[in-house]
Amino acid sequence: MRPHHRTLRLLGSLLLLAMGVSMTGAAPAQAASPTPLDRVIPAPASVAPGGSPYRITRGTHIHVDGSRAARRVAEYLAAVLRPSTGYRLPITDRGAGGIRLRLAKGPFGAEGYRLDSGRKGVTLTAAGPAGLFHGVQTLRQLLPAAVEKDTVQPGPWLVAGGTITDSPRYGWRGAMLDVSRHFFTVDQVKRYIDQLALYKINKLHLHLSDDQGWRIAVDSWPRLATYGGSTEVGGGPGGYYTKAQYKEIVRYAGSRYLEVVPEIDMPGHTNAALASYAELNCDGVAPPLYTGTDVGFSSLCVGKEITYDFVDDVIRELAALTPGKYLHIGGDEAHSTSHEDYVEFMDRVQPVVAKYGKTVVGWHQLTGATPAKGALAQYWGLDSTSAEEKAQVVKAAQSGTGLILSPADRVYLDMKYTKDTPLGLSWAGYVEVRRSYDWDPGAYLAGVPAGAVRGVEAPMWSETLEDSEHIEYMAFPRLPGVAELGWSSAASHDWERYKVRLAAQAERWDVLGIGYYRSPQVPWGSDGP
Ligand code: TNX
Repeated sequence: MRPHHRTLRLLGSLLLLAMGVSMTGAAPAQAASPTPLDRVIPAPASVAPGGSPYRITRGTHIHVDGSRAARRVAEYLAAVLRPSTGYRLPITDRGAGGIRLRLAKGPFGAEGYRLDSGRKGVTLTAAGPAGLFHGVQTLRQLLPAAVEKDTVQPGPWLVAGGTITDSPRYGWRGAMLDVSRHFFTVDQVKRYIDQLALYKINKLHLHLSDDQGWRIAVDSWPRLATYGGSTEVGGGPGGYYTKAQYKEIVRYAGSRYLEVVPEIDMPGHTNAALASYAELNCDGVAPPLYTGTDVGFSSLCVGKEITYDFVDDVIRELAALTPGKYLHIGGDEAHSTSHEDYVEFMDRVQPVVAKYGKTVVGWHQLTGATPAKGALAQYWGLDSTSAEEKAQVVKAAQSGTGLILSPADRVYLDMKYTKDTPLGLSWAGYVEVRRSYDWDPGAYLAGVPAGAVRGVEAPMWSETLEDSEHIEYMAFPRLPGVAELGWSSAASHDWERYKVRLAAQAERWDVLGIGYYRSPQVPWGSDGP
């Protein structure tokens, strides 16, 4: 920390102390000095602090220009601000000053924005609504954590003066939720979506099928959901999304500028499907439903034509539910499929995805077959993954396959933090907060051309996770770090500074009811060294 900051901080603490003394008996006073513009996660591309702060008051209006999408972002912002400030904050398309959301041409890209804050107001400018939405998340983090409360709080509601200009490093900043090993309700998924949005994550990958459960209604093969979805790890009741429920997830995600990427894992991880339809099995015999946690024991029957009727029907119906560009076909751990069969299967299935207008995503084992043109491979290896396997992925990337990086020993959110973490698995080792943050996606796999890395994604496998509390304990505090790796420049990467920004988020998580792991690596409850 530079010395004048230290002095300022000291003065701030004295001020707070004085306030505390003078207000004995009253509710604890909020900090009167606004959050510095750079205390945001993910770190913004450029920050120029200066000038007077803006204060949101009873008289503040939210101004938007004509676009309906921009107005919806304004409504989202108002819904955050109104309960805690107690102000009306009317949304209007006239006037100046106050909070303003503006669409304008500029060097923002599809998701970037500029935030200008001064005495008269705070203005977010972006080329499109996604940029405004991400700017709103920045604005949220600049306001006191109490802004997240659903009852009226005292304020003051100050936004520090200055300018932030911001846009992401990568277009793919994902989080995956495994709704197969344990099923999560629409409301539980929405809750996670809201948490992802706060950190500018823009892809929600849903792992919709696995050995333990099929979670999406398919009209042409109804038993997939009604029977294949009827249990989960441990033998609980499981569940599945009706098409209407699934559309509601997609809509809600879209309202938070997240694109849903649905995954049907094939040809392995298919016991739930094989159990639902005997004819999908090579021997014509349906196996029982499975509620354990083994992997690699199931395979679709690559030599049977009905397999491809099945795949066509499933992909057609799923593509019809998917406004996004991508469809994930899994392809991992097909230990019960021969290599020849695997290659043949992928050669037949990838064109089906294209036929229904979608782009293939697969786990990186897909690079052992022939990835379709434009396909993305999701790398989930570890430091200890064999040089041969890494070389195969690197070679595919050199030939045009895009990569999404999900190294298991960095960003698998289901890995235990330490040996004492009550939830999670440890096959990829223990992943403490620093380890999950402290790597560079751009330099992770040697030999990969820079443009091949499309971004990062944090998978959350749910063998041991049963509810939102479990999800949140594993996601927080690692998820914001992955979000920062996806959004912020390599140059801004610095654990010592990051951990201070991370610690400052905890107050907001408390207000939002997010229970997190209090890692000893993070200076919670202080401003750090
Ligand atoms: C590996 S990652 C798997 C999943 C498990 C996960 C548990 C991947 C593509 N396959 O089937 O759920 O490990 O961490």
